Amino acid sequence: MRLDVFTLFPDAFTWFSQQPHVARARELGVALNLWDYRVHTPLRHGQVDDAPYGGGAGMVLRIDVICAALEGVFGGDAVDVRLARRVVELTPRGRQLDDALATELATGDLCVLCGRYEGIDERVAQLVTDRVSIGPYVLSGGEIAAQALLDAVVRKIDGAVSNPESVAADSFSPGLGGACEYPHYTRPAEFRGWPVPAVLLSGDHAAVERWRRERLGSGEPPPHQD
Ligand code: 6GU
Repeated sequence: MRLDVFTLFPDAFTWFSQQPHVARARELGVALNLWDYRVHTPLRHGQVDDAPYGGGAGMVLRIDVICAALEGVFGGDAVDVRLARRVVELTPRGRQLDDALATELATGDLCVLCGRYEGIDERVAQLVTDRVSIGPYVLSGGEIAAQALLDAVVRKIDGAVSNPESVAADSFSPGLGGACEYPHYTRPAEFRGWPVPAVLLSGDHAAVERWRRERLGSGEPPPHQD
């Protein structure tokens, strides 16, 4: 499996690419490649963007720059890149990322296009299979969104997360019926008069299971206990 990320800021991915589950995925044969649009631009002076037609604020990443980067990395015609892999544009105008989409994107090669400035020229639609947003708010660029997406995707790769039970029990996964995970506690059993729910200390596994099941999907604070 290969993950190819196109960005103006490859350094933004340094921390992410060093995370244990990402490192483990790489040991399992997953290639994480970071590509800088500027390295492949056919324009002089490393130009990658231009003013929007019709006027208005900001700059737009040029479609010829995107095509040149895809062709420089994959060879062939940029429109054919998506024949062999999902090609995702990160954009606030895209379909909202969820667990099901992350699972889908983890099944094969994946190419991710990050935008900056006001985004990518709309004709990028000719090159992509998916346009994905991570939520209804605007970020300054696609890099943080891409890392959110890639983190969710890498967690779905068999063996990337050391304890498979923790992925099976992840919030929103089919294993939890799409619910949020139950709340977790650890030592100390009491702190500032804030107790851990007694059932978790009881050693009664069936009661613990029942308590957790009852709390799936609840983002509410735990009931106060005297
Ligand atoms: Cl994918 N990109 C940007 N720039 N902002 C976003 C987003 C993506 N998803 C939510 N906000």
